[in-house]
Amino acid sequence: MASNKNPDQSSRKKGKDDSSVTAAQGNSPALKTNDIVAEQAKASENLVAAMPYNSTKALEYGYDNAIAPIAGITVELPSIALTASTATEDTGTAKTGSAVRPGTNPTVASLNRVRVDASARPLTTNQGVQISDNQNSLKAGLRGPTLLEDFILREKITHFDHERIAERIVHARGSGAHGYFKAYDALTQYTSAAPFAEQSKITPVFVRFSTVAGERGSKDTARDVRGFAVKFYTDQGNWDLVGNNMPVFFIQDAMKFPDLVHAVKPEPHHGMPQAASAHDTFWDFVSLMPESTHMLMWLMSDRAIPRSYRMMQGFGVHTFRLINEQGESVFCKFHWKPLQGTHALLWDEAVKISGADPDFHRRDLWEAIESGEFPEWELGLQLFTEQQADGFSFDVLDATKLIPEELVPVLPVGRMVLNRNPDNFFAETEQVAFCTAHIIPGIDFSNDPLLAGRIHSYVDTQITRLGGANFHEIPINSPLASVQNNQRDGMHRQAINRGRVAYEPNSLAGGCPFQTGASPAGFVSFPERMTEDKVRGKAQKFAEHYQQATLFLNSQTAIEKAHITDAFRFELSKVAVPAIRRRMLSSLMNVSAELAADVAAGLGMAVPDAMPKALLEPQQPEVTKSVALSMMALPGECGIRTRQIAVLVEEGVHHASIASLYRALAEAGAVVHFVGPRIGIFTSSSGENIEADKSMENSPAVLFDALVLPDGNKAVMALAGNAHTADFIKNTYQHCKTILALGDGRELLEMAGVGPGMAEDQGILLADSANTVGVITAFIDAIAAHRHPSRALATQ
Ligand code: HDE
Repeated sequence: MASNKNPDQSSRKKGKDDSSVTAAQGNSPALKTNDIVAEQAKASENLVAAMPYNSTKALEYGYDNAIAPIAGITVELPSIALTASTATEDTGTAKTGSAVRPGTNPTVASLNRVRVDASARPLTTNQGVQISDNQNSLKAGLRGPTLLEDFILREKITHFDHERIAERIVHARGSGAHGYFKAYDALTQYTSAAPFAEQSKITPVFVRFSTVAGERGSKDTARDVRGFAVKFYTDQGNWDLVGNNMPVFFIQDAMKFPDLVHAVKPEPHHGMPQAASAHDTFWDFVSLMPESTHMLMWLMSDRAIPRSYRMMQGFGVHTFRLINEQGESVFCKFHWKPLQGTHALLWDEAVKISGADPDFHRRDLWEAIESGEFPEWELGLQLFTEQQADGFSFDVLDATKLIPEELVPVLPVGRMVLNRNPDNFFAETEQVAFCTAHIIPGIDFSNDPLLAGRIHSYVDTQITRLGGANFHEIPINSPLASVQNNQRDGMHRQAINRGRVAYEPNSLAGGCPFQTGASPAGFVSFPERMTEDKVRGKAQKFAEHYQQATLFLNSQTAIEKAHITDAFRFELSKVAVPAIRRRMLSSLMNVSAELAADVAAGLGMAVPDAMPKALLEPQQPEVTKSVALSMMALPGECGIRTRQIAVLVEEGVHHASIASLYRALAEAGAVVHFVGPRIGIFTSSSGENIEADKSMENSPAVLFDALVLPDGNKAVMALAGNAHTADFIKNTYQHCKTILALGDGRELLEMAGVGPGMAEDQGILLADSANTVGVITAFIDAIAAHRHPSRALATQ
């Protein structure tokens, strides 16, 4: 009799004892091609006979099965050859390979399978024909017409014509990297999810960071939310945690997402502005959507212009569920904290970098990983029960709200390290398909109505973007867990499914692939009880729109608040219709009258009355200030590692002090660049060659974290005579970065007008030489502080 026991129990595969199939297991040569047809027929008869009827049919109904489905019925096959499509399956060639080992996914194994290496190999067509001439098309005579029969030319041009795929409708601009996640401890108390199954368990990941609004070729440093999407290749299948660098979102219901995106994208009549929210349609929309206000505070903060993808937090945003093996569930919010700290650019810097290096973040991530400086994040969980959630002043299903860490602390559970750049941008970073629907046993959704729309959207969008329903077979998307089901065919199918059975229930394939039942690894949705009416609507707590916007503002330091005010001024000053600006100001009045007044002053407008609120008597918020919401709360643990330092050089520069400085900075992990009026060799005052790898023209000051003005009279005179030098120094100073002036180099500061207030400024260091005791240490400490914002406040 067939069995339907749990697959983990040894009795699961109980073949018929009287099976007349006697062949050995596996692909044994004992089963010869000439008798396999007869054996297959006999085996089919036995398999079918073993399942005289669908004995689990009756169990498909009712509540008990819904929460604990049982395993499917299977019959053990004496040989996998008996379900083969062909009798010659074992006849392997380089093209066909051999039969698939049961339970493996032949489309992945490792990405090595699909990695192409051309070293020392000839150029070929896509059919593997070697190409003798890649310079000329085939012509009727040297000066004659090109011939239609030139299949090499036509194949090359045809492929080229189709090299682009549709870019992502949002998050089109991004950069990715491979790495791994390592759990600190087993979290089985809360979840059966594979990455948390054991202490120190390692799960491979692929991560893609992105901006949201800009097109694929747009600048990296736009003021925007950043995507932070992680694909975990777990042994229970792929889990995608598709988050952002801000813990809340603009809207509460997926129904509004196309409206939001249409509002922020370039305006449809003239296609402007690119990668920017500073225009009428965006502010028209958000000022009519007061629930966006909290997210606007984040968007106007320095979080929206990160210094590096490596230096930003990530958040799952929605409330999710964790479920343990006993079926118990807790709510969960996901947090990524960067070891490198949270750091930002200044707005003026971001604008200038977009001209100097539009690939600023892509380059930064690439170079850090190439140089072995692997970025790291700690994963933390906020865990809370349904009862706790019911008591909060806000609704945990509302994605415009966060849970202050003071209310629910963040439990650190593991670390993620990115340690390998992709081999091919298109094959990996462009084709990677993150989908919020990709969850694994132990993790489940909450009823957040924004999340619900996402569960649909991501799979759907890949079908257009990646050309069909088989996008999961693209190597970067294929799970490492084996895949077997009855889905078949479709555009670009890679898997070659064996056999004639593509349906379930079946008996011809012995019931396989069979449903696993609830345990140990089958996915079972959390049986949340639903008792309410089917309605279009939102819960009452969703109507409170301002308390957490105020919480965020009140949790910022003075300089962060000043930047938020500046950003609102800038963005609204780009809005052409005054009534939109006025409406936004009236909304800001509900966040902070001071903020509204400061922004209004910058726009030359009167402060309007506060916008009427949707909820007049909200519950009192539990927390009114949360230190964790300031970027200053996460300075990082990496000192000056990967920081870019510019050392200006010219003919006659003093060599000894630069050399010792170079050694000390490199030892501390910084990246030192010699920047000249041009690139190439310069001769020091003592005759050594110093090679400038950057010029002030091709790499302006905004691309560096700190500046060294060198000693050497002749060099200083030459630098003083170059118009770029003053700009370089002024920009470094205005952007509150560290400057070290050595010996005669001090004169350059004065020349650039960087004098007043210098004595109190911790970020300006003057010394006779780099060898003066304590200078290098003081310089390193000053760079590690990232910036010296008191300078900006003093000059405001
Ligand atoms: Fe997305 N989002 N989104 N989003 N999103 C996409 O999927 C969507 C939302 C996020 O690096 C698209 O593959 C809807 C929140 C990231 O490839 C698309 C809604 C958060 C990425 C889509 C949201 C995100 C996307 C476009 C509201 C943070 C880039 C291309 C219901 C938690 C992933 C694609 C990558 C990409 C839909 C809201 C994050 C169209 C319908 C909230 C990081 O499916």
